[in-house]
Amino acid sequence: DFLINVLQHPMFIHGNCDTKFIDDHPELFDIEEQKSEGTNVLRYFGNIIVNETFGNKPDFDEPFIPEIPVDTNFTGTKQILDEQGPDGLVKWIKSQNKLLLCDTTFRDAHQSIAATRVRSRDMIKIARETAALAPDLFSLEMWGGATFDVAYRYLKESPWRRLDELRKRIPNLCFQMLLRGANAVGYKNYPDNVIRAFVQESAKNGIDIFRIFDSLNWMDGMKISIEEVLKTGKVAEVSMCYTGDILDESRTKYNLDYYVKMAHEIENTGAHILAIKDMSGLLKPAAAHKLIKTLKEEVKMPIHLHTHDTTGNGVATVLMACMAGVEIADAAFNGMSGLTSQPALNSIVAALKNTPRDTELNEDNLQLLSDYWGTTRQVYGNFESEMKSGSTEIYKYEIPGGQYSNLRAQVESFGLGHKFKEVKDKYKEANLMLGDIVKVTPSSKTVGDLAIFMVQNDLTADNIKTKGKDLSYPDSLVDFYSGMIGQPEGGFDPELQKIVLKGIEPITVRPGALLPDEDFDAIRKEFRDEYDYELNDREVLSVALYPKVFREYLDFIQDYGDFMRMESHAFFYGLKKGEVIDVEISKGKRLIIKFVNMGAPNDEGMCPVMFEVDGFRREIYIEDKR
Ligand code: 3PY
Ligand code: ZN
Repeated sequence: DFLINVLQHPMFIHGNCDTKFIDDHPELFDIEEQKSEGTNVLRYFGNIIVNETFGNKPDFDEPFIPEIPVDTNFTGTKQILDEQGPDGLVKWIKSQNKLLLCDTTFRDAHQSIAATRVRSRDMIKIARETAALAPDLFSLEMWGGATFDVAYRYLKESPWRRLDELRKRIPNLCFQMLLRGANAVGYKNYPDNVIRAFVQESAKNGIDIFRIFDSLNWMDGMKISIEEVLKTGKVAEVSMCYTGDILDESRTKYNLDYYVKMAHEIENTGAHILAIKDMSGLLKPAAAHKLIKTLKEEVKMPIHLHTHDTTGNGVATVLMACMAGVEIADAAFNGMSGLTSQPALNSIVAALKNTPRDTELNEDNLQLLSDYWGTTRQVYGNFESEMKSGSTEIYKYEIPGGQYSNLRAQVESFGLGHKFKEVKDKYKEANLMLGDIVKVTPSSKTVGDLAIFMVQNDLTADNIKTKGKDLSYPDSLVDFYSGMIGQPEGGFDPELQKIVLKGIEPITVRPGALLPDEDFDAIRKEFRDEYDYELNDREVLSVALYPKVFREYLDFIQDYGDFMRMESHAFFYGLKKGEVIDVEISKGKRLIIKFVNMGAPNDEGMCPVMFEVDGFRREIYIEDKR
């Protein structure tokens, strides 16, 4: 290390030093900091090698990043919104014949197909290229939903910085986020001041379109978010979540009238766009046609359709919606589409070529973007579910795409992997017991938790009121029955409510109206005292939303460093024996790291792991936790 310090010194490089050079420059011996930074990365890799991979690592292909012309003109819907405001954008949408597309690759596609694990690094690499090669997209859904907490929790990166980095590189396309109404990007209701500040901060940092929903389709649950988005001058895209089957006349709860009524309620809030949020892919092609045709006669707002391809019918649903006049549809670049993800964007574009609703997107360019994602996806293979083809059983179970890709892991964590089919059957039964509710985060968690609980405790709809009387129920059930995630259509079953609540008094108003405001100054002070760390405005909100997750993230960063720039194969798999990688540990600061070998654990259970860092041999000891 010392030698490197000397060789890199500008005086040494320019040759104007004499023999007193080393005596005159004691700072050259300040090698501790440099060394310890390197050590943290080695500890990170060492831990993966000793406890997870043992130095084995699959080979991944390097994705091809297309060249973009230097004179690319970056203009698109973002400029329309910035110059003409939301009403101008709405006017523009209505004047288009083409089907407008929102690409969800950066958010829902990977949330639904790869447990939300796609790292900012892989998005940033293709961000400018996306802006240049697909300038005719309507928008990118790239933030919100589960990506916020997963970024901190598992990827150890800041979701806010993802937003910054993408915004810098994509100046021309509107950015969309998914906002869970009073649950923001979390799983429970937050105080109103948190929701308002979160909306403001998201708008300030680059979100243009807020897709707002409530997990029970309860208008009150979206009230504060809608109000606040309207104040920002950005676009309020308000959703009705689709459940049931409007084609099945025996199901009367969520019929066409239900959706028409809700669309009017949404229009009355001043929303700019109406979203149909088909989170489970239940909207059959013919139902999409019927629903959209009817809604277009009923409301003036442009309609944006969101669906999933879980059943294999996703593209058909989008095309039928298109024929019925839907203005905007969600899809994902083919490389990240299908199954629990969105329908295939490239395929939709190709299908509509030379038709009145031709999207005007360039198929060759889209292919390059799809290829990038197809290759990048390899590194996330471990996070994908075992689903290999579309499955129409989802029409029966009504499990949302994002939940489906996580449910098996959740079931396995309870040691019930062999009973997955039973859990899915119970999911259906649990839904009916809860009153046939809308199932989307967080109400879908209530149903999923109840399904698992029923399998664990041999409960059925028939015996729960006897056998289940004295059991204590999962928190999500208690939250649901106490009204803390909102009021479901048709109300609660009073008998079950009593069994679950065991004396807790349920509420019937907005939880936010009862929750005390969050004290942001107190949060700042806590972090000053605890971490000697000054939170910025965005981080204060992260703490308000996820106090424990944010602390663990900060602990990780302080312990190991910030790995946002690290390649994903290294982040997830470390190094394989003999592999040499170049790691950028902070801006402009790189280390060349080679994994040489690992030895057997010593008497204290510590494994020696040998690396070379910038050509120098380093050995560290890692606890063998296996
Ligand atoms: C989310 O809330 O994250 C969803 O994607 C719901 O569909
Ligand atoms: Zn979705």
